Amino acid sequence: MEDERVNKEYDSSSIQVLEGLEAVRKRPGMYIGTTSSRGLHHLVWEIVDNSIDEALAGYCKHIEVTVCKDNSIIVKDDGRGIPTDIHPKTGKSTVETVYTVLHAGGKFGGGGYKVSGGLHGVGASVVNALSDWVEVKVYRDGNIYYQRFSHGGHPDDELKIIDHCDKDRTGTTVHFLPDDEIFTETTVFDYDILKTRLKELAFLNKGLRISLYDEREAEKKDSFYYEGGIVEYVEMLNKNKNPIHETIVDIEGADKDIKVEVALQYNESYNESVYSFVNNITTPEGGTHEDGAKRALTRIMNKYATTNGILKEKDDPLTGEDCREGLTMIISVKHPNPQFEGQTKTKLGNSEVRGIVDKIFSESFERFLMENPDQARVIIDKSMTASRARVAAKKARELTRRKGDLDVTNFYGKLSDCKSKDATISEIFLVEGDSAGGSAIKGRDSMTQAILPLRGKILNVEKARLDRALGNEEIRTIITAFGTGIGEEFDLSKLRYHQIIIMTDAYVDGSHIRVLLLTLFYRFFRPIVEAGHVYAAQPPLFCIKHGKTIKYVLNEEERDEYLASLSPNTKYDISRMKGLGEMDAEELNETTMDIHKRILRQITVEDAIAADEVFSKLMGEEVEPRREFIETNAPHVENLDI
Ligand code: 1YM
Repeated sequence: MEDERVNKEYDSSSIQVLEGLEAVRKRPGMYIGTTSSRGLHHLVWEIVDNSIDEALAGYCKHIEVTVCKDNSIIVKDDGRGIPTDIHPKTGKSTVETVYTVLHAGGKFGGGGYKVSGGLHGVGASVVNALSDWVEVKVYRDGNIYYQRFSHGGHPDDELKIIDHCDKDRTGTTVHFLPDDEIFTETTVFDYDILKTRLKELAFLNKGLRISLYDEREAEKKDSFYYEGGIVEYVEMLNKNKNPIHETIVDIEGADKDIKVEVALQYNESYNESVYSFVNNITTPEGGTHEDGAKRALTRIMNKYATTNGILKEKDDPLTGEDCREGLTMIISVKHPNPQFEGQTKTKLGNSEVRGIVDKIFSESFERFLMENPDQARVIIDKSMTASRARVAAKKARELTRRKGDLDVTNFYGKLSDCKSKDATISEIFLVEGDSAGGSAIKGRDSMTQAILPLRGKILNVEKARLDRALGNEEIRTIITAFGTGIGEEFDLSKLRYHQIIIMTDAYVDGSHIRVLLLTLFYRFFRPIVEAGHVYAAQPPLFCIKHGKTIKYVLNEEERDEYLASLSPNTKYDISRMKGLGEMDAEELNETTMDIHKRILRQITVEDAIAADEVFSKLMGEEVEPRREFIETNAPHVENLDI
């Protein structure tokens, strides 16, 4: 009687488990966001997160990730090993439970800083559901346990001891092959995506070694280990930016279960590079942890400057922006129960965190300033200068406005505006040079397409503050055309064109001006880039004619592909395209402007930190890193997505 009841429960829970995994396979997007390349890589992060949690609990020192020849993935750690005992709720081993019951991961563990998966912190069972097969090995109590799952999470057998090992050896190894019936777009892992995130995880978890191997290519491997954690992160970010003081400020503290780490250092640039994380997840929308640190920074800077007679009573206090000019800062918080808010659920909402970070930050930062008066002086002076420049920029803005320069009605000579006033359907082409500008004006659809020819050279804003940028005529014209204002006045809702299209040649000169424009947008109009309004036109490189057909192609690869697709006896004519400036209106319309024929590439800020690095290298003062970057990336620079 008793046995029968247990069996019944066992059977019904098994059915529920399979139904759960089946639900994941039916709607994978619900669990991992997408089944594109991003979703594919998400599987790795789910498994790695379990190892990271084990590291946060203090038991794991080394994580290894291997991409195998068949694009299967092995994740291995030296933690305690997933428990192998029978789980009281499921009647099966904990290993099987973790790999087959939805959301079992953190819940069964209890406590800790789980949720590292962020938006889709869904656990190992989802990886199992979306894999062709999964093999789990656990080293624990001198035994090697093994279980295999296949066809979307079905156990081949129960967890079994397959061998013995040294009693001291513990850990978990998971090997899986993503299911190509689910990941129809691609099942190929991108080494650089894995490398970037694993490096970031190593920075965020000091003392943890993370290694990456690629068996698809000989000798491809990396290993990351940062004794100093985010202090070394700041050091790397500032490498090409000329730090203005020696010591990287290292702040660490905890209040109950909430751990706070901040590292910061000022550099010569005028840009703010503040990046925050919660449980190793980036929080680009900020939140209470970032607010707390910024608030404390501004308060302590003003306090120190006033106490030491640098800021006089008659002076305006330093604003937050003044205090963050040239600042590189990483804020990393570990929280047992984070609440994420905002449009993309990447903003920390827990209100208690603001005060906790503020307190820990202000105590340490004030001590740093007092103990290092020389460095303190350099930092305060930088903010004082920023404050004066801000006032000057405001005056410059007012002046230009008074002169009418920033008034749209006054510069129609330059801008050929479109007739439509509906921003959602309006486009502006930023065109290099007058002759291409002339053709573009003739070739456009004047209802929705505005043309702004850029004549002079655009200032490199990586090396300039807002007040100097406003002195540049081309930049002023762009600001006026966009309608958003700039700096403190910036207002995205006033943007007059939802598609901003940079139209430059495919050749080297064109890419230079494109990078200058992208730098301008990235530094001064970042919300426009983030909202996906910026595009690069892609003028074709070749024109292929056969019979009455004219085909434009972007590059050699496409040319060869197209030619190969023609039947063998097609007689054809191929020509290299002229530069934009030499095309007539019809050609320009046909190749680059007609919304039905043209190819646009959306500029995205995929990874703010990586973009920041690229921009500093490309546009900064230092020549050597720039040359190095261009030399190693020359073939890709054309495809630079900031
Ligand atoms: C390569 C993947 O999963 N490592 C891992 C997972 C766990 C533990 C250790 C662990 C956690 C706990 C206690 C605990 C997990 N355990 C569970 C659960 N690497 C990998 N290493 N003992 C071991 O959290 O208390 C889920 S994950 F639920 F069984 F505790």
